[in-house]
Amino acid sequence: MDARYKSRDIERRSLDVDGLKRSFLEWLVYSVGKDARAATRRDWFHTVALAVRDRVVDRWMDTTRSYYHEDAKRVYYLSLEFLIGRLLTNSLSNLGIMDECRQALDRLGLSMEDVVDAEPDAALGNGGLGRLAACFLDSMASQGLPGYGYGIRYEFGLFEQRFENGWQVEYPEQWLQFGNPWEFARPEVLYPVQFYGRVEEFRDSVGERAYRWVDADRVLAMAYDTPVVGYGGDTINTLRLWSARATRDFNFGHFNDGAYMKAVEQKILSENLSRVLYPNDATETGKELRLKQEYFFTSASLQDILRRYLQHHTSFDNLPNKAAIQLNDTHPAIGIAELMRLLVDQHALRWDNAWEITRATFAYTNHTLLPEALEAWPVRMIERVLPRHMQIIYEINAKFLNRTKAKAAGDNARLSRLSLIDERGERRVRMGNLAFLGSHKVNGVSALHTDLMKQTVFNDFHEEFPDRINNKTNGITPRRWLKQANPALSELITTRIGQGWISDLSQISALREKADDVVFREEFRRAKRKNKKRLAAYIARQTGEEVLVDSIFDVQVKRMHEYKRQLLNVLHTIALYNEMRDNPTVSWVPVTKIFAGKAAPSYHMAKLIIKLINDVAKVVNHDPSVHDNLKVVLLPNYNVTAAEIIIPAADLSEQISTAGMEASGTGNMKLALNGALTIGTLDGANVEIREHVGPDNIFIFGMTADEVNDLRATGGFNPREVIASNPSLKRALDMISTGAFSPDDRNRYHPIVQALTDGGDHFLVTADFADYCQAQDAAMQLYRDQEEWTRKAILNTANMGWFSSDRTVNEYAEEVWDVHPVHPNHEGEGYR
Ligand code: Z57
Repeated sequence: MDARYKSRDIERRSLDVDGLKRSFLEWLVYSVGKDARAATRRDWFHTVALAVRDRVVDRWMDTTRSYYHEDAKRVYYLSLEFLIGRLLTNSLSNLGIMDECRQALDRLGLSMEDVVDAEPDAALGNGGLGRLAACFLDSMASQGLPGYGYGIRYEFGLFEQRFENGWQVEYPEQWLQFGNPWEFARPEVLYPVQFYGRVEEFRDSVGERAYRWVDADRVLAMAYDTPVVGYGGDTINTLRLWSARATRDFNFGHFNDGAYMKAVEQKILSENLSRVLYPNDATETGKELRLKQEYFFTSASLQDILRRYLQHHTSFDNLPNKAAIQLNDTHPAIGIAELMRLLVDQHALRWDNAWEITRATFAYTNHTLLPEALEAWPVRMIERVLPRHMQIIYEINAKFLNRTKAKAAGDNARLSRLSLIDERGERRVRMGNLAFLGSHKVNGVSALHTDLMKQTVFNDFHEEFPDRINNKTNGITPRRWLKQANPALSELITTRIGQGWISDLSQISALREKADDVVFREEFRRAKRKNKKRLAAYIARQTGEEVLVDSIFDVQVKRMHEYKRQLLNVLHTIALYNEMRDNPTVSWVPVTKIFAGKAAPSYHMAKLIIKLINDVAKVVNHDPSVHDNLKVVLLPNYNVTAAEIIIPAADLSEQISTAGMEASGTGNMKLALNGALTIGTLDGANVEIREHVGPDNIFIFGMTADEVNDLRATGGFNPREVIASNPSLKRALDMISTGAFSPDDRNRYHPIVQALTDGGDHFLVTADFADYCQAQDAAMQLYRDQEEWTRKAILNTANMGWFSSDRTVNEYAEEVWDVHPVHPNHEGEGYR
């Protein structure tokens, strides 16, 4: 137990083993309503979670009270996604009471693992963007930064993925079905949010033109708070998620019987707003409900932020000194128009004053350059759903373009690129341009991505505002991704360098010198082997496949997307399979190809790639001529919990996106930190990972972003030629196209073969194939030398300190937010 962590009320909230045990029994009986004989694992999970939550509340209130009393500047992280995962191990570990809890459960005859496994995975996000938000919450709380997360309490998180006959099938993910012990409902924290209606113009008290939004539909946003436990338990921040509630403002006089039922129906339907997370990662569908979700949570959050600010202030001039609002992608960018509306329409500020305050308050993070992911809402839709906001966006645009016109001297092409409205085809609002213009800082998520932002999507804006774009390379929390997910390696590290690395990951560089220590290497290998055994058991349970623990665990885990090029990995798998069959007497290094990842339900190509991986697995895994030298597994339902088992067991980390397309990647960081060697392109944060781990300790291959750009610009790429000149690639593609993996439907993979050939191979899979195979060969040869492999693996772990999200968040705090740590006062008597 952490000595700093004292509880005020020893009777009810003691942290020793006996106290915990007594507390568990009390919660079980009086809150869960069961006795120890009748309790299921799930009952015990709820019991333990409630008892742990109890031990967080005092410190949570202290933290909130300290922020209030110091009138500290807060940062508000607005995100449509928070991919949290399970919280029990995280809370216990950050409170420093893991061992006490394990012993208390032991005395009750229960296994900690069973209790932990009964917790559903909170999957309120799709992938990298949502998990980044969760890592930032952990890092802000762990460093005492006054940070709040704001998002939506989706009733259904990301769908559950199952394979039926090798195809992805989606099932609803009912994480709230049995209740959520971590959250506190706040039925009194309720804000109205409007949609539709129309705008009325009138003259205000001093005769100025003014506007009000009338005849609108209303829903209420109700708050649910989840405490965010920082490492050491000193700071407990808040994640506030909004749930849609119907209003009760019927006009009863208006209805006869039939209309009454219709009205009630409408009310019920309005609660659909927070029902489900859209399952697209880095692709936009342009659905009206999605726009409404974005506005719903953004408006509620801004109302809440202003209410908190007004507790201490009467004018808005100080808002930028008391609140920093970070937009996680453009999803909350409508907040710029909303803050203008609140300041101008509701609080009667002058436009220019309101604009200055708005810009100084907001900052925007861009997470992708993919054109299909850049939000552009039809003007017609915004006009209908948010009529006042459309006016405000026009006004922002007119003022900006007028100012720029004077300088741009007739360069109309440039002006139309800078415009908030895309006038080509159906008129649309470019949310990226709105976010850029309404923010004082705009950042990319890796050095390369930020450079490309300046050269491409925001090139004109960058020329206009050269100081606005800055880089904040992503990071990951070492608490969840090393300490909790990999206890074997964590304990080894701590025995050698102490536990300082947990809150200051730069200290992990002290392991560098251990790379040459044979005893340490042996222990490092033993930890990896333990994790591989754990994963092998998981694979057997999930897929029925037995894999060799001593094979290379070659891991590609991430969303299924063409630009991430799972296909490149599959083609190499088939080529390797052929080589092994052709040369059965060679002593091969055994390889296990491990894939996991979900496809967006409407992304047909990604779903076809899933089926292909499963089909290839079926053929390869049942072919006795390759023995155990090659196995292929695609694990179902990849989520945070699965990642925590897979990542610590990886030997090789696949980060093979087409250069220039992966904004950063964060899985790449998790895998390298856990001692996997990266095979990757010079894309996203891979570039910086190479700089940190050293070029000798990473397998880099393929075209650079510049080469990709040049090749596409000159149109000089012909996949047919590349395929014809590479027999192993040709053979692999021929097998796919002639039905070697789909004898039941020989044309099944026609769309894939088509995309890689006549389709022009937009993602340059064939262009990078040969170089990728060479890098794979190099990895296999190195693996034969276990001492050398382990040395490089250790150097990966030792050199990943910079990729802690603590570092990332500190850079934001200093360079974007201007927020500073607050040390909560835990000495007071609180409310008792
Ligand atoms: C998403 O997960 C990312 C970008 C998006 O625009 C959307 Br929508 C979802 C990812 C990037 O693809 C990753 O490269 C990046 O590491 C991650 O966001 C966090 O920045």
